[in-house]
Amino acid sequence: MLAILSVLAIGLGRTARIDLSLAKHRAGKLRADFLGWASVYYAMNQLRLDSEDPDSSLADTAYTCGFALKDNKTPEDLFKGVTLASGSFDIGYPLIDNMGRAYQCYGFEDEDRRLNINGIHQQNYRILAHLFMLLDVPDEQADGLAAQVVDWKDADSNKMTLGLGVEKESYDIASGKFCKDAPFEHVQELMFVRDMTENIFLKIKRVVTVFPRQDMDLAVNLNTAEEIVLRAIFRSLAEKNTSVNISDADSLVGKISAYRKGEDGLLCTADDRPLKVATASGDLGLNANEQAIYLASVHYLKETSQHVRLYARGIDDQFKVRTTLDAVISRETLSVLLWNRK
Ligand SMILES: [Ca+2]
Ligand SMILES: [Ca+2]
Repeated sequence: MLAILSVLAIGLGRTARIDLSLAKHRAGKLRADFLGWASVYYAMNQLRLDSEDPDSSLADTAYTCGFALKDNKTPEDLFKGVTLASGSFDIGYPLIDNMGRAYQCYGFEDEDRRLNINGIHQQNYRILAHLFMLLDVPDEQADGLAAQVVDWKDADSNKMTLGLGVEKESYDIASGKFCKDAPFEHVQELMFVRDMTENIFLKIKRVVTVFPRQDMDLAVNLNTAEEIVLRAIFRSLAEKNTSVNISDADSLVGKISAYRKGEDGLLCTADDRPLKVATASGDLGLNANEQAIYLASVHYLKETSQHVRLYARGIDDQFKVRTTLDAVISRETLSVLLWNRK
């Protein structure tokens, strides 16, 4: 009897220990979640301070995007291990160097470094076609797909000219695809475009955005734009100008990229250099062909970012539980437009 009771007691003790550790994990998870949320409010405050700062609000670079650096502080000082109650949070994202190695960038990743598909229209749809081609989509398929994206979100029911594009009547509802005739609100909606494949979507989703979620003119941040996005814009303009070549578009991207990175050849480090759209041509030392392409592109370029994405990690120190979330915040309204918790 004593032996049986001992076995029972050990069993109950083990169950109680498991229950207790589960309860601790739940408490830790809850606290880590709140730390994640605290990071969103912290981020909004940094954005607000930046907008109010007449110096730092003039340009957003990869190094200081959406926040102001004061008193010799670094982004790491502002966004790494921010302590609150019995935990902390980090805000940052990884970048890849020229050798393919990942390094950490602290602060926000702007959406304005990507191509806004709501800013693609009939007159500039070749930018998106070039972006598809740069992602290894064959030329003809890329052209048709870019036109389909335009027809999918434009309000009218007129197919794009040149026999490209498809409107409502060409969609088969049973296929799970449909034509919205309204702006993209989520990147995932690209999968509803008739000839979009999962393979192409997985490649394009990293370099496009839907913010702002309205019909608008295209505007990417010259200081943060992904190289592939700049390449697509410049190549689409080079093909309209018979006196320049695609190689001029590519060398222009090379000069912008090298200038922004500064001496160390890395983005998101203290020596990063901001460019002004109006004066970049001189700062970059462009030749005549590069300059012709650049000047044709300036209405697609800007120097500041309106939407930032934060990747945050909340850490509960007591129970060693972590949570991660990402959110898109509007600088203008300081509101959260999208968030995911993992
Ligand atoms: Ca349409
Ligand atoms: Ca640098």
